[in-house]
Amino acid sequence: MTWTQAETDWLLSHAAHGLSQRGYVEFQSIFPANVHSLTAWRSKLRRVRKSLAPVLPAAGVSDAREERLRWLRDVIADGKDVRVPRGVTETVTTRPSLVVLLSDMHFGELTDDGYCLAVAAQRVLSVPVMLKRRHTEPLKEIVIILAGDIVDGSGVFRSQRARLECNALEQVRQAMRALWDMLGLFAVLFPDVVIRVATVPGNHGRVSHDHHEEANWDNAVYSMLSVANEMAGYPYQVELNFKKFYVVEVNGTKGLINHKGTKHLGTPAMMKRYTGWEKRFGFDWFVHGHWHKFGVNTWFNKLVMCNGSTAGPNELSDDMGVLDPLRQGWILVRGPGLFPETGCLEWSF
Ligand SMILES: [Mn+2]
Repeated sequence: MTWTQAETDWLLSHAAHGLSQRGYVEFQSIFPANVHSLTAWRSKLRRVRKSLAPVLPAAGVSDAREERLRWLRDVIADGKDVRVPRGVTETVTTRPSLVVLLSDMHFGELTDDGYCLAVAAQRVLSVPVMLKRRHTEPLKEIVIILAGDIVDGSGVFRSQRARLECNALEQVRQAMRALWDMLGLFAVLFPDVVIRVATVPGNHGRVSHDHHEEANWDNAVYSMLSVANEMAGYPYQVELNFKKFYVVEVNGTKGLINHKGTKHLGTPAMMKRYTGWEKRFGFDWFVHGHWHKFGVNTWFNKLVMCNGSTAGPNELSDDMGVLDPLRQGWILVRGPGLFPETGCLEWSF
């Protein structure tokens, strides 16, 4: 039986993980059309490993997770860290909390620039690696904010089906796996740092306008993460939230999370909405996604961060004539009254 490119790619991307018989079962479930015997599969895997030898870590590393991490460092070559000038410089002695804003990954979306599930997962996995390069100071905790549109969903717009790699349930499965692996990498790279997760759903996950608003595929991803976390004995602190707004407490400050936010404060209507949220939630900083355009602003002297996307240009952005870099934001929260330091991770198209 010959091996397809997709099968070989799958083996390449999993070869450093230490694949077992379970891997074989999973492989066959993903590629049911070609039946390979376990022996043939193992020998193919050996060949693939051999071809990866130059980028796999040198001998002497015993920890399999560490090996995988080193391999990722080499594989993930396109990522870079971009620093956004901070507003105020403060000298502090307490450890800062690192907030990581993840949203608009659109698992399942296919674009002309090659965005697909495999690329989506790779970008998710590169997040902790890139942050580790950037943040060498001791951290109090890492707060990973999942701010919606993790999956692309289905039926969001009429021609979406032509631009989807798989159905929404499969998107959920793939996103969950990538995020769970990402959490594992965070744990390896930042030992002794508390890792928290806080969630809000996006508009793409909405099942339909007739269903309950919280029936949202993003919420399905978050539910699975929460269950996996329980079953693993609570290695992370997951703050499972299905509603559109959530206030997360970080280092003595309150951060408001919402998927859509507001694009800018240039109109009285937008200003009214923002001040309404401020009054209702009493936040110190505000993060949102949705617009696929990374930006940091201060509104009434409060930090507002709009996240970018990891998916890149598509028909809609081409129609609108916008081309924004693929970015995801981070914030260092040093404590109450201290303006946070911000920046973003960036990928090439
Ligand atoms: Mn959105």
